Amino acid sequence: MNAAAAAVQFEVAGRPVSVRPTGSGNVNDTYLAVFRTTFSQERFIIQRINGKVFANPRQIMANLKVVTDHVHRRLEAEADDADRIWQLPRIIPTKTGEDYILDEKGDCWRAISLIASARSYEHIQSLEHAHEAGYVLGQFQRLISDIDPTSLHDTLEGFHVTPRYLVGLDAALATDLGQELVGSTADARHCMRFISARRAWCSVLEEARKRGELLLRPTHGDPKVSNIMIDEDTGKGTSIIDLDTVKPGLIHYDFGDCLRSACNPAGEDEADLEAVYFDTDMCHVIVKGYMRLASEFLSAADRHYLYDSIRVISFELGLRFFADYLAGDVYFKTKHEGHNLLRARVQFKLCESIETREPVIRRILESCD
Ligand code: GN1
Ligand code: MG
Repeated sequence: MNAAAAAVQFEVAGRPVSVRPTGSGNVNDTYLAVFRTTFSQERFIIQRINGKVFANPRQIMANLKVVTDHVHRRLEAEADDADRIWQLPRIIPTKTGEDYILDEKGDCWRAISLIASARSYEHIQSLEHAHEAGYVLGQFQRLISDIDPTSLHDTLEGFHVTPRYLVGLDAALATDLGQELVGSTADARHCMRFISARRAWCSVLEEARKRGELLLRPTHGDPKVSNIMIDEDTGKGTSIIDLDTVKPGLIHYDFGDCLRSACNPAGEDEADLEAVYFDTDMCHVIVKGYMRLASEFLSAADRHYLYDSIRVISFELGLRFFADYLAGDVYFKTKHEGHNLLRARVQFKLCESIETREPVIRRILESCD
């Protein structure tokens, strides 16, 4: 089934005008559908879920429903006192009342509403944008903080459990392809050395969780800057999208992910590694925006691990890209040969830059407390 054929199966008025690829996702296929009647137009999102990554679409859709219902309820209740209109996508049902369809190949298609008059950016545009990125994440974490984490499925077991990715790396290294790739370039050898030096340290958040210092909570899972929606009329944050990875986890990975994506002005695909660094001015503003809402639900132990979370998540993402490179690019979509290796180098460079700036970042975190 293609996206146009999938689109007409959902409960949307009118006839299709266009169904075109949109977004920059590394995993799912996303399309913007435009439908028109004689007097109105509706634009919405159609997605084919990547079945190799998300093996259980029923659970993903169940999580999405729990979170969107809960947040919509809270937003309605708080609307009169809010400083702006907050939005969150809703599931558009099929014409037969289901949350998704399975096509003849077993692929899962679903439709979700578009966030009105808003857009996201691949890179931070200004300090105001940076503030809004932090504020949106704080708001989302606050809104889902009272969902019982056990009411959410663990849809991606091991997702954001950093040491689990070392197991994946070792499995890739044990294959002929992995061996060939790891020995064949200086970049790959650099990645190996970078990882080896941080193997013992990288379970820092997981160990804190095992000791009971950090608790499992509902998390977004992928709050990178391109998932933060900014209102086109006001320039204010209005929503966070890409809710497939919502599941129980450590909110630290969310905090770290927002910062590692927003404070790297070069982005994830920069070929010139000299251009990759962690911008602490940007970090300061994001943390300020985040703390406006997060300070009410962060414990002292949570605060203690905020610095580590920024360092860990850039390391983790680099490790994931590198392991996928060695496995033959089976997980992330790639645009050219060596794309995953380049992405790994970028994240490791960013991680190094975070390490160099540790005292400054810690001061920022303390001052915004
Ligand atoms: C993937 O598909 P996308 O772009 O929303 C990945 C995230 C990574 C991100 C890096 C399910 O997200 O974990 O941080 O790429 N999502 C999954 O850009 O693995
Ligand atoms: Mg995502």
